[in-house]
Amino acid sequence: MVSTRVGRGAVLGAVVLSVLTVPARAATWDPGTTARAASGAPDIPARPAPREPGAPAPALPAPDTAGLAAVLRSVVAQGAPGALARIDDHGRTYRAAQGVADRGTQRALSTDDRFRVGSITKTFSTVVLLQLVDEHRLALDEPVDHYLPGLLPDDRITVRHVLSHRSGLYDYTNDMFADSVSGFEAVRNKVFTYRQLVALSLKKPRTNAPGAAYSYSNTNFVVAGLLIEKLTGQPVGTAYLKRVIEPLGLGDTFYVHPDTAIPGRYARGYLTPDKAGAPLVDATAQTVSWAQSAGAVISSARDLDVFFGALLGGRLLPPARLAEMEKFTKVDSTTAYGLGLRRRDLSCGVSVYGHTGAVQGYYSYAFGTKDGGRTLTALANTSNNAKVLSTLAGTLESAFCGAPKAADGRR
Ligand code: HEL
Repeated sequence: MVSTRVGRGAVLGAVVLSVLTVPARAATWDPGTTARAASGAPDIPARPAPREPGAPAPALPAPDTAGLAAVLRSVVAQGAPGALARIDDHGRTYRAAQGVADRGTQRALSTDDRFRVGSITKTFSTVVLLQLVDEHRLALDEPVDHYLPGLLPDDRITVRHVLSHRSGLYDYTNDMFADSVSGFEAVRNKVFTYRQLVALSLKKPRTNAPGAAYSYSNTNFVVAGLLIEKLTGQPVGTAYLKRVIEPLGLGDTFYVHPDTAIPGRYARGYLTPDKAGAPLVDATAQTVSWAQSAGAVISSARDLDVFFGALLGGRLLPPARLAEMEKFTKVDSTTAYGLGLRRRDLSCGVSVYGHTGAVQGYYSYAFGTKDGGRTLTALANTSNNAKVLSTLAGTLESAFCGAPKAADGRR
């Protein structure tokens, strides 16, 4: 796979911030054509359909590049070896990186580095399933039991319940990673079948009746992987490749399970142990078999920005299918979950749509505006560090709310 890159080169120990005022790359998606994948995947609409005809897109303030750089410095001060952010805004690109990609060699983190995206994978899985809905091969309100007889103990659990985390299926990773380092080391090189992961979940009672409550669970997206494989007759990696990666030209995006290596140039990931002061654990090499279709995709900031720009801009799914993804259940005062898609309501009143990821060694955020015209991806190459996770969320404020107007930092 080939990707076009510009303006590489972060300098160790300093924030590197570049603003490209020309389109940042050769177009990898040609809006004048439709893409039909070799697998028989659907035609993808050539142009984004207007979401609300006649409604002007709300004007966004310019990204706060100084604020973005400050957030990344704080993330590193709080224990991440490195942090990066990339904003793609209607052909303009803003990039910033701080710290190192590799603690051994001290190589500076670059905004071109690949990384593990964790649960951002859930959005890839959902796109594939909604394309299958569009092909009339899957119905969201049909019980999972219809497609995978006997897999789940309750035939009231529908595909929609699974994709919106309302199935009640217990999250087996709660037990797997009760102790972060020993839990991780126990599965680092393991290869699970999807059915083994579902069986781990079913050892525990369901958290709620089907549809009754939101309860985030990786088990749901393991079921999603089984559905993809059953309906397409292909491994999930092939479905991602033929339906998303190739049509969008995502040259940095891979699904290599059960291989343990990240192809090409990448940021190493460092797991923060539960014991305060214990040294970071290099978690880069792992099968991610405990997650698979719930969290094993590898990508880059550029590719995630393209992916969410295309999804939100209507170039991966027809409007009616995207609208299904955007039917949100409230999670808390500032977040909501649709189908494989999060919404975050920012302090300035702007809502952004995307997903977050937490996999050993990597925290990531990838979000875009409603129309996909501006997208942000941010990464810290550590995990299990709550301060880093919440500070990194500040990149969303800088990217979409602009510089604070008030002296007290309010926007
Ligand atoms: S958790 C989340 C995030 N999601 C979920 C999924 C993902 N990641 C996981 O389930 C990994 C859990 C273990 C991660 C590990 C660490 O921080 O490296 N933590 C521990 O071992 C804690 N004992 C909901 C945060 C999401 O944002 O969707 O990704």
